[in-house]
Amino acid sequence: MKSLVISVDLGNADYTAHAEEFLMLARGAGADIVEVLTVRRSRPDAAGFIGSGKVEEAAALVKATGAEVVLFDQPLSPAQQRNLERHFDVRVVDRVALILDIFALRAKSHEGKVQVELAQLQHLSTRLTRLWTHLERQRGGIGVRGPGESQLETDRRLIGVRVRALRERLERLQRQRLTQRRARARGQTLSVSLVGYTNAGKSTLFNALTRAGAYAADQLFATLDTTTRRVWIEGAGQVVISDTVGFIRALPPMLIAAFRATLEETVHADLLLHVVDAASPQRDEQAAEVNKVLEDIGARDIPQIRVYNKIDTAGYDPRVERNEHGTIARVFVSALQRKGLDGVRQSIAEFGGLTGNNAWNETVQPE
Ligand SMILES: Nc1nc2c(ncn2[C@@H]2O[C@H](COP(=O)(O)OP(=O)(O)OP(=O)(O)O)[C@@H](O)[C@H]2O)c(=O)[nH]1
Ligand SMILES: [Mg+2]
Repeated sequence: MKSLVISVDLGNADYTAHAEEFLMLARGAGADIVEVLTVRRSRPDAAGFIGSGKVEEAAALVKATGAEVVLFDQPLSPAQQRNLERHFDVRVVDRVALILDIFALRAKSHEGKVQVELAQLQHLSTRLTRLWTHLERQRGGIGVRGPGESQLETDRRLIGVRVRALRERLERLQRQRLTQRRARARGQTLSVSLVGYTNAGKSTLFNALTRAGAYAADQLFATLDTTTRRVWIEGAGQVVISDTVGFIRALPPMLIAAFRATLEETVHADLLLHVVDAASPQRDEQAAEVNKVLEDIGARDIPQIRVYNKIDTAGYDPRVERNEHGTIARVFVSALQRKGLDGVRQSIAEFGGLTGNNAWNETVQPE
């Protein structure tokens, strides 16, 4: 789909990385980017985020390039989005909607699809305009429409009905997960969850550790569903390892809310392996973003071991680093080349040993 990208430079130091990441997201959603308009602003304009001169410029670009959609690299308020759409006469997809769109593309499991649809509907319900006509096509059913209601009100009401149905379905799925987790807890199995920024290499590491076939790919949000495998680790015994959805800066809160069921696995893990792309210049900032999301979902106090992945490109040797208590705090690996995996196993095994005598809470603190 022919897309015009509007990128707003708010003067932050990491603007370039932010802009590049957005282009990756756009391509991930299947956008054919015909032009990128960069706008420098010190702060957002209340009416249209960018000033009226730039709005005119963008509108002219939409015409000239034949763009069918405008992708905006910031979150827009419903009013800002409406204003821009009125000027452009094509749909405007903000950063939040774009991430939701990619999630919709990638969702495979029933649960994943339900979660994404829920988040999408919640995002959409506040910003329905005549350009979002697909809802009209989905509208059906005699008796749903109240007397004198406008089209948009009807759509909003239908969304409310659907949101409630999806929530109920999710609750059922959540109860099933809870039962499974309780069974595992009874078996005293150590549970380890892989967390990290999107594209850090979680699924690749998961596959390397479990010899499973989780989908790993050079795309943002390749994984949406939680996959769990049992492995035997010398010194730790039976361990349950989970691979899950990656995080990104400014992850839309509604998405976190919708994905709470998937993230439950992480919230209840005994140990988190925080996978970092050691080759990324943004790795520290990305790790901080991941910790922010962990905080949001209530998983910030779970013991964490940092796994620096992709050392083959970053130019490090495989090794483990210990903290001042002598506990392994950092492991350097190449999941792709399967180097340093013994360090990961060792860190899990040592943690398992510590858990046995309850000493871990003093010695393994999240960074
Ligand atoms: N060079 C190098 N590339 C790696 C390594 N580990 C993973 N990759 C590549 O990084 C890309 C992302 O890997 P994934 O395992 O899908 O990453 P992920 O963290 O699961 O990503 P999401 O599911 O999107 O959050 C893929 O192209 C992998 O081949 C590594 O150790 N070295
Ligand atoms: Mg993955």
